[in-house]
Amino acid sequence: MGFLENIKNKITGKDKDKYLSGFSNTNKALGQKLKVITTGNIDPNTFIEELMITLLEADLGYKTAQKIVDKVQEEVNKYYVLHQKDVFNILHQCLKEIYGEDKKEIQYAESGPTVIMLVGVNGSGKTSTAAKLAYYFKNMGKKVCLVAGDTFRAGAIDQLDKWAKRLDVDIVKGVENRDPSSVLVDGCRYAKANDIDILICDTAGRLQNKVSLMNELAKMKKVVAREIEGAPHNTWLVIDANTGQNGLSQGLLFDEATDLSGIILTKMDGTSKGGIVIAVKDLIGVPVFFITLGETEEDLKLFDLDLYLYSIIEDLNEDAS
Ligand SMILES: Nc1nc2c(ncn2[C@@H]2O[C@H](COP(=O)(O)OP(=O)(O)O)[C@@H](O)[C@H]2O)c(=O)[nH]1
Ligand SMILES: [Mg+2]
Repeated sequence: MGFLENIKNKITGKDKDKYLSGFSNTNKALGQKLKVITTGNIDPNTFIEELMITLLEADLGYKTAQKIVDKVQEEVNKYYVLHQKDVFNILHQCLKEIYGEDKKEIQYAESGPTVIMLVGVNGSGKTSTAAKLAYYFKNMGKKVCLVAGDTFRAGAIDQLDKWAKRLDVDIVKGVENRDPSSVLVDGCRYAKANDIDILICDTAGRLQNKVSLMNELAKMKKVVAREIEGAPHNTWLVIDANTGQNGLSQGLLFDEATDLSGIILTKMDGTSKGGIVIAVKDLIGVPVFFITLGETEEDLKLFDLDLYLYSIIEDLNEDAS
């Protein structure tokens, strides 16, 4: 069984503990409940019913939950007697199939600065994620610059400025109420003039209606594309995992309004709604690149499907660790 071997190799060190502790509430809502309903003799029909309820409680959403249940049902039918370990294997396989390939390729500019634009509603975690990404890329040896493109919320510029000082990375900021697009233009010009490798643009999370959202995103994209060829090379949607199904509808709206290349799910620590990872990928069709599991710069993790699945359903497979 390749998966377990794979996982055993992956789950060493800090990241394992972080993933496991970060997903402990989702694990309680999903893995541990499934463990209870699959202990002893498993009645396949009851199991399928309980599975649906459990998936909904873990916030996978009706459509995705139904898909998973259909797949699991098909597999369960192949068993004469079903054991807990079989449930682990079946569920792991089905969740993996629904998510699809864990493929996330950051697009880098062939030459000159690579531009990353972060979008999402207010409070989703954009500004702090911009800082965490700055730290991530700086650790890769890249020259990073932040752009304080949220000129609407009082304090947003200051918030990013503090991060830039703390992480010792460059920052381009405008003044409050200035057109965010013009700050992005300044950022692009600064990046070109100063050999910046990665330009991370924070933006405002205004979401009055779809048309204004579309217009604002289109304008920001247009201005950066004019300054730097191919920019923005990456447009990542930041979603607060706690918002569950509501976060999903925001995601669909942003996906319609702009060409998203990836999703970052924040505040995965503490949420029991970690099932949203699967639902987001299934419904929006855009891969999850990163998750954040806390408020420090170290708390941004590259999403890993196997580690994630293991973290949420490990209880069904006692001897996996
Ligand atoms: N616990 C926790 N808090 C987070 C995480 N990411 C962001 N936050 C907090 O969520 C709040 C809103 O984040 P912010 O980056 O300002 O959101 P923005 O409005 O989208 O820019 C801040 O207090 C952050 O510290 C996370 O992964 N875990
Ligand atoms: Mg912000």
